[in-house]
This record gives sequence, structure tokens and C-alpha cells, in this order.
Amino acid sequence: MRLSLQCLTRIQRLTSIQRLTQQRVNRLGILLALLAGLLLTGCAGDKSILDPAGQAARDVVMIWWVMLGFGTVVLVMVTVFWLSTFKRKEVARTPVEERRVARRWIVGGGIILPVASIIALLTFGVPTGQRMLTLPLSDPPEVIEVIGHQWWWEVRYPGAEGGEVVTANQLIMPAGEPIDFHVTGADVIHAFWVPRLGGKIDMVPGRINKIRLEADEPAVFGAQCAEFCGAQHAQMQLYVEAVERDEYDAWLTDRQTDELSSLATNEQQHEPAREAFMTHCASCHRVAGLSTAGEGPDLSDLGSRTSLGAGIMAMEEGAVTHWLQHHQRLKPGNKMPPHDDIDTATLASLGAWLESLTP
Ligand code: HEC
Ligand SMILES: [Cu+2]
Repeated sequence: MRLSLQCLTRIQRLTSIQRLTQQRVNRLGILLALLAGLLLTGCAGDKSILDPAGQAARDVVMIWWVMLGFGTVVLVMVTVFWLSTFKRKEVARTPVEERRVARRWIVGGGIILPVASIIALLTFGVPTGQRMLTLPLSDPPEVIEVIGHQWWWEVRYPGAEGGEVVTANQLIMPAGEPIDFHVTGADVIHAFWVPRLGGKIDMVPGRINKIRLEADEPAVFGAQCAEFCGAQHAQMQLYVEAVERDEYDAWLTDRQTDELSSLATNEQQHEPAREAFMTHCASCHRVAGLSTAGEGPDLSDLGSRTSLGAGIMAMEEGAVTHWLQHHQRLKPGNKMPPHDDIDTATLASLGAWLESLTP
């Protein structure tokens, strides 16, 4: 009886050990898979620096590869040196010899090596930075202004001569030519970064920083605030669309005409929504033809956007109403006050009207 009990516990212990190792192996497998997945996600997508779509970005990614290669060589060298110390035999040296060896290491490893590597890296780095400077050109590039707010983007197009053109969380630019971006921050420091085009550059309140970027071809790029700016920093995304020059000019002209304002004020059925907007929302939001405030994103073309809340949710039917009801849960702490005091029907009518603004 005792023997069989002992036997049983031993068997149990063995199987549990086996299970444990099995679990550990499984866990290791999962961890490695996750890690590989994580590494690979960095290589593709609309925000990957490894997939450049303009000259500045190609220069940046070149530096990235050079530094990776250089870093790998240094890592291997240091590791080899470190391992070799285990095998080294003690050599008897006089104090004078000892000092000479020490000095050789300080001069070689502490001065010559870093100076040589810094010069090598600067040779790559300086011309790259130079190309992103807004140096004078005979044919001055189009200027687009980008202003960072907690936690959304305001974009202005001074190239529009006939009237104000503003977009929010969406940037339209011509492809195939350099564009000068003039950036600043409205409240705290943000940073403008379109990884596939190059950059990035800080948006400092009270200062205008400039960067020159170019998109080779019409395409859509992701952009992201790259300087920690508060709770919703990660949810501060910008949709960048590069289009052909003609298309850009046509778009800019359309935005200057009265089309936008008639769009906002035309339809009779939306009258109650417009009234609610003027009461509750017009102090913060611009809608062309109705209000001019800039405290919150411009809503004149809201229905034509791809996302809401600077990338927090996709734009689809009912999305605006959903945002209006739950925005503090969707994007906690965002600077738009909750509108619990407005009844659901009014919010829904506001949502339907704003969604109809699709120039
Ligand atoms: C105190 C200012 C303020 C008021 C009042 C206000 N909003 Fe906002 N609203 C904001 C700010 C700031 C944001 C940006 C939030 C974010 O994404 O971080 C915003 C975002 C939005 C968005 C998403 C816009 C986008 O670009 O994705 C919509 C839609 C919107 N507000 C509609 C309304 C409506 C409708 C009302 C009235 C019922 C209203 N807002 C009242 C400040 C305000
Ligand atoms: Cu930020």
C-alpha cells in the first residue's frame, strides 16, 4: 500500500515536471513568435520607415541601415574581445609596460575609434539633414501649415488665394514636387512625422519649424505625433494623401468656393441639427459658412474623412453619432466636453447632418 502510494506520488511529480517543461517550451515558442511578429510589423504598413516613398525618407533609411550595420560590427567586436578575456593568459608586466598598454587602449579605443566612427556617420547624416532644410529654390515650393493640438491636427493651405482652406486630421498634398511644411504647436510640443516621407520635426508653440518633404507618387501615408504630448498622444494620427498636381489645384479651388458653405446650409431637413450645432458646438468647431472657431477640428468636410477622432475609429454610417455619445470613453480625456445634456435624438440628428458634409 505504502509502496504504491510512493509510486503514485513519484509518477505524479514526474508528469507535472514534464508538463511544466512542456508549458515552458510552449511559452517560449509563443514568446518567440510574438517577438518575430513584432519585429516584422515594423517592416510594412503605411507608417514604415523601411518603405520610403520620397527622397528624404530614402536618405533616412540609408542612415538607418548604415547604423544598423555599424552597430552590429561593434557588437560583434566587443563580444569577441569580451570572450577572449576568458582565455587570456596572465602576462607579467612591469608597471611602465602596464601604463603603456593602458594608454594605448585609451588613445585607440577612447579617442581614435569614436572620432573615426562619428566622422563616418556624419558623412551620411549631414547631407541627409541638409536636403530636408527649406533652402531657397528658384521655384519656391508650395507651403502647407500643420498645427498640432491636443490631440488632433489642423492643416492650413496658404496657397489658396481666394479664401481660407482648412482640413483637420487630414492633409492633402501634391506629389512629385518638394513641399515646405511649416509646423507649430497650439498648446504643448508635438512632432510632425510622416515616416514614409522622412522627417520628423518638433511642433513648438510660439515657433515655426520648417521641413521640406516630397512624395514620389500619389499615395496615402500615415502620420503620427512623435513627441509625447499627453494622455492621448498615441491617438493622434494624421491621414496624408498625395495627389497629382492638377488634382490638388482643383481640390484647392473647390475648397475656396461657396460650395462648402452651401453644402452645410442647404438641406432643409437638417435645420434642427444646425440650430443645435450653433448652440452647443459652434464655439469650438468651424463649419464653412456657419462658424469660424478653431478650438476643435474643422468639420466642414467631416463626411468625406476616413476616420474620426484623429484615427480612433473608422468613418462609417452612424460613426459620428457614436462619437458624439461616447467620445470620452473612446478617447478618454480628449478636450471635447461630454454632451450628456443633449438628448440622443438631437445627437443623432447632429451626427446625420455632419456625415452629410461630403464635398
Ligand atoms: C470645448 C470645445 C468643444 C465643443 C463645445 C465641442 N467640441 Fe467637438 N471636439 C473638440 C475637440 C478638442 C475635438 C478633438 C478631440 C480629439 O480628437 O482629441 C473635438 C472633436 C469632435 C469631432 C471629431 C472630429 C474629427 O476630426 O475627427 C466631432 C465630430 C465633434 N467634435 C463634434 C462636435 C459636436 C457635434 C459638438 C456639439 C454637440 C461639439 N463637437 C462640441 C472640441 C469641442
Ligand atoms: Cu504627441
